[in-house]
Amino acid sequence: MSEKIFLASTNAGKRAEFAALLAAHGLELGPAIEYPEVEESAADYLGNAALKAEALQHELRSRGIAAIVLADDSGLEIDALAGAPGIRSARYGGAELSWPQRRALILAELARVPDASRTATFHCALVAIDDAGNRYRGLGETRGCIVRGERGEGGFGYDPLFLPEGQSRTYAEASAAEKAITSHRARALQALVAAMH
Ligand code: ITT
Repeated sequence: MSEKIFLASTNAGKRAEFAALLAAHGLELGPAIEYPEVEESAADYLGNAALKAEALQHELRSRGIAAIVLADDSGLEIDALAGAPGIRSARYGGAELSWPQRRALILAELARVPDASRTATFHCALVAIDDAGNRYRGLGETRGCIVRGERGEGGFGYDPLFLPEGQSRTYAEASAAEKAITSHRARALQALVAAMH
Protein backbone atom coordinates (compact mmCIF):
# COMPACT_ATOMS: atom_id res chain seq x y z
CA MET A 1 0.00 0.00 0.00
CA SER A 2 1.46 3.37 -0.94
CA GLU A 3 1.61 6.13 1.64
CA LYS A 4 -0.89 8.93 1.17
CA ILE A 5 0.43 12.42 0.56
CA PHE A 6 -1.74 15.33 1.69
CA LEU A 7 -1.71 18.35 -0.59
CA ALA A 8 -1.86 21.86 0.86
CA SER A 9 -3.79 23.50 -1.95
CA THR A 10 -7.20 25.01 -2.48
CA ASN A 11 -6.68 25.00 -6.24
CA ALA A 12 -8.77 22.27 -7.90
CA GLY A 13 -6.66 22.41 -11.07
CA LYS A 14 -3.46 21.68 -9.17
CA ARG A 15 -5.16 18.94 -7.20
CA ALA A 16 -6.31 17.15 -10.36
CA GLU A 17 -2.80 17.35 -11.81
CA PHE A 18 -1.21 16.02 -8.62
CA ALA A 19 -3.55 13.01 -8.47
CA ALA A 20 -2.15 11.86 -11.83
CA LEU A 21 1.44 13.05 -11.34
CA LEU A 22 1.78 11.37 -7.93
CA ALA A 23 0.26 8.14 -9.25
CA ALA A 24 2.92 8.05 -11.96
CA HIS A 25 5.50 7.98 -9.14
CA GLY A 26 3.60 5.24 -7.27
CA LEU A 27 2.34 7.77 -4.70
CA GLU A 28 -1.25 8.39 -3.65
CA LEU A 29 -2.96 11.73 -3.14
CA GLY A 30 -4.76 11.86 0.20
CA PRO A 31 -8.21 13.39 0.65
CA ALA A 32 -8.58 17.18 0.65
CA ILE A 33 -8.28 18.59 4.16
CA GLU A 34 -9.41 22.11 4.95
CA TYR A 35 -6.83 24.20 6.76
CA PRO A 36 -6.77 27.87 7.77
CA GLU A 37 -5.86 30.11 4.84
CA VAL A 38 -2.21 31.12 4.80
CA GLU A 39 -1.04 34.60 3.93
CA GLU A 40 1.46 33.97 1.15
CA SER A 41 3.91 36.53 2.48
CA ALA A 42 7.27 34.95 1.62
CA ALA A 43 9.63 36.55 -0.87
CA ASP A 44 9.74 33.58 -3.23
CA TYR A 45 7.87 30.48 -4.40
CA LEU A 46 9.77 28.11 -2.11
CA GLY A 47 9.05 30.25 0.93
CA ASN A 48 5.34 30.36 0.16
CA ALA A 49 5.21 26.61 -0.48
CA ALA A 50 6.84 26.04 2.92
CA LEU A 51 4.23 28.26 4.64
CA LYS A 52 1.39 26.27 3.05
CA ALA A 53 2.97 22.88 3.91
CA GLU A 54 3.52 23.96 7.54
CA ALA A 55 -0.09 25.13 7.84
CA LEU A 56 -1.47 21.83 6.58
CA GLN A 57 0.89 19.81 8.75
CA HIS A 58 -0.28 21.79 11.77
CA GLU A 59 -3.90 21.04 10.89
CA LEU A 60 -3.23 17.32 10.36
CA ARG A 61 -1.38 17.04 13.67
CA SER A 62 -4.27 18.71 15.46
CA ARG A 63 -6.44 15.90 14.03
CA GLY A 64 -3.93 13.21 15.07
CA ILE A 65 -2.95 12.40 11.47
CA ALA A 66 0.73 11.63 10.80
CA ALA A 67 1.50 11.98 7.11
CA ILE A 68 3.66 13.58 4.44
CA VAL A 69 2.37 17.01 3.41
CA LEU A 70 3.10 18.61 0.05
CA ALA A 71 2.62 22.20 -1.07
CA ASP A 72 2.97 23.86 -4.47
CA ASP A 73 3.61 27.51 -5.09
CA SER A 74 3.77 28.41 -8.73
CA GLY A 75 3.54 31.30 -11.13
CA LEU A 76 3.92 32.61 -14.64
CA GLU A 77 6.72 35.08 -15.38
CA ILE A 78 6.26 37.05 -18.59
CA ASP A 79 9.46 38.65 -19.89
CA ALA A 80 7.73 41.64 -21.52
CA LEU A 81 6.05 42.40 -18.16
CA ALA A 82 9.36 42.33 -16.25
CA GLY A 83 8.52 38.94 -14.71
CA ALA A 84 4.91 39.71 -13.74
CA PRO A 85 2.60 38.19 -12.63
CA GLY A 86 5.26 36.02 -10.91
CA ILE A 87 4.61 35.18 -7.27
CA ARG A 88 1.44 37.28 -7.49
CA SER A 89 0.03 35.03 -10.23
CA ALA A 90 -3.07 33.95 -8.28
CA ARG A 91 -4.22 37.52 -7.67
CA TYR A 92 -2.76 39.51 -10.57
CA GLY A 93 -4.93 42.50 -11.41
CA GLY A 94 -6.86 42.11 -8.14
CA ALA A 95 -8.26 39.13 -6.26
CA GLU A 96 -11.76 40.09 -7.42
CA LEU A 97 -11.02 39.39 -11.11
CA SER A 98 -12.38 36.20 -12.64
CA TRP A 99 -9.88 34.04 -14.53
CA PRO A 100 -11.23 35.10 -17.95
CA GLN A 101 -10.82 38.73 -16.83
CA ARG A 102 -7.29 38.11 -15.55
CA ARG A 103 -6.28 36.44 -18.80
CA ALA A 104 -7.88 39.27 -20.78
CA LEU A 105 -5.85 41.78 -18.76
CA ILE A 106 -2.60 40.00 -19.65
CA LEU A 107 -3.56 39.83 -23.33
CA ALA A 108 -4.35 43.56 -23.30
CA GLU A 109 -1.03 44.37 -21.61
CA LEU A 110 0.77 42.37 -24.31
CA ALA A 111 -1.29 43.67 -27.24
CA ARG A 112 1.58 45.64 -28.75
CA VAL A 113 4.29 43.12 -27.94
CA PRO A 114 5.57 41.33 -31.07
CA ASP A 115 5.58 37.52 -31.24
CA ALA A 116 9.32 37.17 -30.69
CA SER A 117 9.11 39.09 -27.40
CA ARG A 118 6.15 37.20 -25.91
CA THR A 119 8.35 34.72 -24.06
CA ALA A 120 7.38 33.51 -20.58
CA THR A 121 8.33 30.90 -17.99
CA PHE A 122 6.10 28.85 -15.71
CA HIS A 123 7.73 28.16 -12.33
CA CYS A 124 6.79 25.60 -9.71
CA ALA A 125 8.28 25.16 -6.24
CA LEU A 126 7.31 22.16 -4.15
CA VAL A 127 7.96 21.59 -0.47
CA ALA A 128 7.20 18.31 1.28
CA ILE A 129 7.49 17.74 5.02
CA ASP A 130 7.33 14.26 6.50
CA ASP A 131 6.08 13.38 9.94
CA ALA A 132 9.61 13.47 11.36
CA GLY A 133 9.94 17.06 10.15
CA ASN A 134 12.34 16.32 7.26
CA ARG A 135 11.90 18.80 4.42
CA TYR A 136 12.31 18.13 0.73
CA ARG A 137 12.21 20.61 -2.14
CA GLY A 138 11.71 20.40 -5.87
CA LEU A 139 11.86 23.15 -8.47
CA GLY A 140 10.65 23.02 -12.05
CA GLU A 141 10.28 25.49 -14.86
CA THR A 142 9.02 25.50 -18.43
CA ARG A 143 9.76 28.06 -21.11
CA GLY A 144 7.18 29.08 -23.66
CA CYS A 145 5.31 32.06 -24.99
CA ILE A 146 2.01 33.86 -24.58
CA VAL A 147 -0.36 33.40 -27.51
CA ARG A 148 -2.42 36.29 -28.96
CA GLY A 149 -5.82 35.06 -27.80
CA GLU A 150 -7.16 32.33 -25.53
CA ARG A 151 -6.73 28.84 -26.98
CA GLY A 152 -8.33 25.71 -25.50
CA GLU A 153 -10.89 24.80 -22.89
CA GLY A 154 -8.91 22.49 -20.59
CA GLY A 155 -6.55 23.11 -17.70
CA PHE A 156 -6.83 26.07 -15.32
CA GLY A 157 -5.43 29.51 -14.59
CA TYR A 158 -3.12 30.75 -17.35
CA ASP A 159 -3.21 27.49 -19.36
CA PRO A 160 -5.17 28.97 -22.34
CA LEU A 161 -2.43 31.58 -22.82
CA PHE A 162 0.69 29.42 -22.55
CA LEU A 163 2.29 27.64 -25.48
CA PRO A 164 5.26 25.56 -24.28
CA GLU A 165 8.43 25.84 -26.34
CA GLY A 166 8.49 23.48 -29.32
CA GLN A 167 4.79 22.55 -28.98
CA SER A 168 1.80 23.39 -31.17
CA ARG A 169 -0.92 23.19 -28.48
CA THR A 170 -1.38 25.47 -25.49
CA TYR A 171 -1.66 23.85 -22.06
CA ALA A 172 -5.45 24.28 -22.32
CA GLU A 173 -5.53 22.54 -25.72
CA ALA A 174 -3.26 19.70 -24.58
CA SER A 175 -4.52 16.66 -22.69
CA ALA A 176 -3.49 16.32 -19.05
CA ALA A 177 -1.02 13.61 -20.05
CA GLU A 178 0.48 15.85 -22.75
CA LYS A 179 0.84 18.78 -20.35
CA ALA A 180 2.60 16.48 -17.88
CA ILE A 181 5.38 15.81 -20.39
CA THR A 182 6.62 19.40 -20.31
CA SER A 183 5.03 20.96 -17.24
CA HIS A 184 6.85 22.90 -14.54
CA ARG A 185 4.82 20.94 -11.96
CA ALA A 186 5.81 17.54 -13.34
CA ARG A 187 9.47 18.64 -13.43
CA ALA A 188 9.34 19.95 -9.87
CA LEU A 189 7.77 16.70 -8.67
CA GLN A 190 10.46 14.68 -10.44
CA ALA A 191 13.11 16.70 -8.55
CA LEU A 192 11.23 16.38 -5.26
CA VAL A 193 10.86 12.61 -5.55
CA ALA A 194 14.57 12.30 -6.40
CA ALA A 195 15.41 14.36 -3.29
CA MET A 196 13.24 12.10 -1.13
CA HIS A 197 15.12 8.93 -2.16
P1 ITT B 1 -2.92 27.26 -3.45
O1 ITT B 1 -1.99 28.32 -2.92
O2 ITT B 1 -4.05 26.95 -2.52
O3 ITT B 1 -2.20 26.03 -3.94
P2 ITT B 1 -3.30 29.15 -5.61
O4 ITT B 1 -4.17 29.13 -6.83
O5 ITT B 1 -3.36 30.36 -4.73
O6 ITT B 1 -3.66 27.84 -4.77
P3 ITT B 1 -0.53 29.79 -6.09
O7 ITT B 1 -0.49 30.68 -4.91
O8 ITT B 1 0.62 28.86 -6.31
O9 ITT B 1 -1.83 28.85 -6.04
O10 ITT B 1 -0.79 30.70 -7.36
C1 ITT B 1 -0.27 30.39 -8.61
C2 ITT B 1 -1.27 30.78 -9.68
O11 ITT B 1 -0.59 30.61 -10.93
C3 ITT B 1 -2.45 29.84 -9.67
O12 ITT B 1 -3.61 30.46 -9.17
C4 ITT B 1 -2.63 29.44 -11.11
O13 ITT B 1 -3.76 30.01 -11.67
C5 ITT B 1 -1.38 29.90 -11.81
N1 ITT B 1 -0.73 28.67 -12.25
C6 ITT B 1 0.18 27.92 -11.58
N2 ITT B 1 0.46 26.79 -12.24
C7 ITT B 1 -0.31 26.83 -13.35
C8 ITT B 1 -0.50 25.94 -14.41
O14 ITT B 1 0.10 24.78 -14.48
N3 ITT B 1 -1.35 26.29 -15.37
C9 ITT B 1 -2.02 27.47 -15.33
N4 ITT B 1 -1.92 28.35 -14.34
C10 ITT B 1 -1.06 28.03 -13.36
